[in-house]
Order: sequence, then C-alpha cells, then structure tokens
Amino acid sequence: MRPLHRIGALCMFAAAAMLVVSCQDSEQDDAAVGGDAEKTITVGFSQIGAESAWRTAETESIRSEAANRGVNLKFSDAQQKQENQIKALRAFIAQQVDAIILAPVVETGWEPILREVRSAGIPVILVDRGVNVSDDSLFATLIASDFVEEGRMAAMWLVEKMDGTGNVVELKGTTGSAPAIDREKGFHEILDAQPGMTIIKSQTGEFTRAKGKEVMEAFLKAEGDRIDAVYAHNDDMAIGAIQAIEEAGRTPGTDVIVVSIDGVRAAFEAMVAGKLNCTVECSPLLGPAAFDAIEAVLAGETLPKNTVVNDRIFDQSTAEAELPNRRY
Ligand code: GZL
Repeated sequence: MRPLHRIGALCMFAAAAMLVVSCQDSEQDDAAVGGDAEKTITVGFSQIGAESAWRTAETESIRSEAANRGVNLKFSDAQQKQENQIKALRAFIAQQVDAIILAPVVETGWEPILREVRSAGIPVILVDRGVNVSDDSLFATLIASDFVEEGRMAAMWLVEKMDGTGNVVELKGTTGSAPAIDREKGFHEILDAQPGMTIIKSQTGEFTRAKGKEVMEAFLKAEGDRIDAVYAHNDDMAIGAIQAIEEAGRTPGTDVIVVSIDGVRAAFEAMVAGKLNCTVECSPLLGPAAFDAIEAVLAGETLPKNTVVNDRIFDQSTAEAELPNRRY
C-alpha cells in the first residue's frame, strides 16, 4: 500500500480556491444563472446503498456538505449493485458533471468505466472503500480508514480481553469489498499468532443487522457453547448477532464477548447496556474532506493518493462518557 498521508494533508486543500455556488436539490439542475453569478459546480455521487447506519451517516455527511457549499449534487443509490454504480457513472458523464464522488461497493471491475470517466476529463474522489486498478491516475485520491489496522485493533483488544484463549466466530462484510477483505486480513494476522485462539467459523453477514443475525443463529446452532466471542466487521452485524445470542439463551457481553467496527450510536448504547464489549471507530463523516479534495482538484492541485482517516477504539470503560459526543 502506498505511503499513507494523514487527514491533515487535507488542510492543504483548504488553501484551494473557494467556489461560491448556489444551492440546488440533488434532483434539480441549476437554474440558468446570468450576469456575474459565481459558477455553480455539479457533483455526481455514486453511493453503494443504505445497508447500515454507517452508510446512511456517510450519505448524510456528503449531502449536507454539498448543501453547505451550494454544490448541485446528483445522488445515485446503487442498491449494493456494481452495475448500478457503473450506470450512474455513465449518466454523470452524459450530464457533464464537474467531479464524481464514488464509494465503490467492491474492489474489482472498475478499470473500464474509470477510463471512460477520465476520457471525459472528470476527476474521481474515492470515499470509504478502495479499488484495484493498474493505473492509479484513474482516481484523484482515496479518503478512507485503514481497514487492516482496524482489524488488528479489534483483534488485539480481544486477545487481551480473553487472555489469549477461546473460540471466535467472524461475521464478515460484503464479499469482495475493501473493508471486508482488509478487516479480515488485519484480524487474522493477530489471531494467527495466538495459539490459544481459533476462528472456528467465518461467513459474510453483508454488513446488515438482518443477515448478521441470521448467520449468527446458524453459528450458534452448529457450534453452540463452543463460541466464546464474535468479531463482526461492522456494528450492524454485531447488533444482529447480539439478538441471536440472547434468543439462544446466552448473555452477550459476558457469556459471549462481542467486538465490532464502525462506532455508530447504537454500538455505544449496546456497550452501555453491557451487550457489546468493544467497537473500533471508522468515521463516515467524509463530506468535508471529499469536497475539500474536489475544490483542490478543480483548482489544479495534485492530491496524495491515500488520505487515511484516523480511528479510535472504545469499550465499555469509555462508552458512557463518549456517547453524548457521538455525531452518527
Ligand atoms: C467502511 C464502510 C463499511 C462500514 C459498514 O468504510 O465501507 O460499509 O464499516 C458499511 O457499516 O456498510
């Protein structure tokens, strides 16, 4: 992975020329402006869907920042399907948007469409998930957390909590997505070095509460009391798993240790209730950084390829004090 730059690098974008623009709804085009009105920029945002509280918080962050900056935002919800994202990018090209924000549902399959976008001269800002391409000039920058490190942080916390012994089941995110691949990689890197801990089951819960609960029910049916802990790639699946654990007559947070990632409000509430043990924050509040990057690119600046969002870890010892501070 390329040398990572801290989010502070985004501060340089603040020096970018400010664009004073009028405010428009995502579905409307700008009314014709005449005279000396400042240019209104139009940005296409291809969002994955609404599978989790984290995802809806990210959407809100980008929509509200567009409104704050008077950007005409064209929003597309792909319902978890890459082909819908590809269609949306083609539509943005046809609409001659000034820039594109893309949250890519999976890592692969982007090269052809990103070449079409580049040929149209439209810069692409990747948010929250990366892509596998042979030519990284196909996107201006990626603004995301370090998912491998998130997996390591979750694992190191769990190893300490369990004194290096116990059986773990893993609820993975969307198959083929950068967070699922890298959160698995980081977690297994640490656990593989612990002879007393074994990952006895690992399956995708698609980042949703419903699927997370369904898969945890199957794990409990198959493994029962052998399960000492759950590692969920996001809080929504962890909350679904907590429901399954309770319905199986066990006590989440004590009988079965639960650790996850995202840091959404419901996770803090679950930690205060003693049902979730730990969550690794992964901020979805990427709107300001995304539009700073767009302004910098449109002002002719070259951006660092990776801008890493810093993550913190919280557990039941810190959840109550932090809960009032949560912004998503
Ligand atoms: C992480 C993001 C993941 C979240 C999930 O950047 O892509 O997708 O962890 C969300 O909650 O569904």
